[in-house]
Amino acid sequence: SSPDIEGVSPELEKAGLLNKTKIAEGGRKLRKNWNPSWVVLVGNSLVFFKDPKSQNPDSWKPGNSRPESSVDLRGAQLQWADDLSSRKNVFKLRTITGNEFLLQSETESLIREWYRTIQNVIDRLDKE
Ligand code: I3S
Repeated sequence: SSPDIEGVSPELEKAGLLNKTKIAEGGRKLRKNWNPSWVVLVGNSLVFFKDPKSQNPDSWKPGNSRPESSVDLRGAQLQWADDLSSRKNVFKLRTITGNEFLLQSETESLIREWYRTIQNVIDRLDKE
């Protein structure tokens, strides 16, 4: 299971290694390309790093290492998406701008924890 990094920063909620593929950009379908990604949930954003050197809780800090991409969770939607992949433990994240990602882990407890934590952030932003 991922280390408990709560307390490192008031904004840093979670970080860990997941498999990721983008499947749509602005509503346009993309060809899948699964890759391991270091995923950091900080503030209202989910930030993706591909550099293995980024795999530590300081990685999100400005200037430490460059993210591959970043997703604004405001207005985003989550759903389990085992129908969209032959992989197990897959969920889809859709941003308000129509970008879609699949996130996956071999470890069911770990992916459930990510789903729950991201959904909590989305719900919090919905209430603002
Ligand atoms: O949903 P798809 O199109 O069956 O996804 C598979 C393909 O993208 C495949 O690559 P090709 O574009 O070369 O066919 C990927 O290698 C697979 O990983 C994709 O399926 P999974 O079930 O792994 O999401």
